[in-house]
Amino acid sequence: MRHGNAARPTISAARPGRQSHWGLVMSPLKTWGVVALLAAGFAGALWAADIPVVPYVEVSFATPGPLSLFCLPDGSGNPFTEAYNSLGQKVDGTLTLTLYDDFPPRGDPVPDFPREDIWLMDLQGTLVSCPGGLIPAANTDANGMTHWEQPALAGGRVDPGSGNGWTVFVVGWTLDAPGLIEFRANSADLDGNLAVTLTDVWLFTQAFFGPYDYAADFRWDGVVNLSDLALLAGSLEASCP
Ligand SMILES: [Ca+2]
Ligand SMILES: [Ca+2]
Repeated sequence: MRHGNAARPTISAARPGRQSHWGLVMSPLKTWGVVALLAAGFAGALWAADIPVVPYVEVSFATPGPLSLFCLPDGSGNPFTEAYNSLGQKVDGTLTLTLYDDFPPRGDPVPDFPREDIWLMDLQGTLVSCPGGLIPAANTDANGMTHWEQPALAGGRVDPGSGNGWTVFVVGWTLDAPGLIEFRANSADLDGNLAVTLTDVWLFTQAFFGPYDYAADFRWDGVVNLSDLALLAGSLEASCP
């Protein structure tokens, strides 16, 4: 065992005197998205605090984007396995993350890493989630892999059209995710207070009769119409579990 025998998997921190490169690569595009450089002194502080440091993750979708995920706070929205493509067709949007303790090929996959220490978040804070609502389904497996397949427990939206996007957090460190750029999400909880109420119905009405708003295009096909209204109607009073 290369990384010690603590009950919780520990990932190697940066060696003193060098920087730790945090990165993320999007498969299948294999686009490098090196994001943050961690100062050696800061890494040392992490090391002293015994906080696992994650140098590298890789993410991929089962189906190439763009994709849209319809979410509800109570988890009754669509699972990642039923994301929408831009034609409003359901496709497998399973998101897979592989965790390495260093850049491949030097790095090794990290098995059994706690799922609650890995989560998704948007850059602008327009997506809100219930506790644990955006973590993967399981700890990383023997190959360092974990998946988002189940529904997110969330309201609000991630709209790339407004410059927003997703990021991956691992043990609280944000790993910018250019590979997630074609992934978006919306919810019948339009105002993002984690409950679908009459306020959301009113907001939907604005989008239904007014200019196009992605936030209300739940079945993502570029039009806010009756199929979106049906998804709203089926989600009234949804709130966090
Ligand atoms: Ca609401
Ligand atoms: Ca629609």
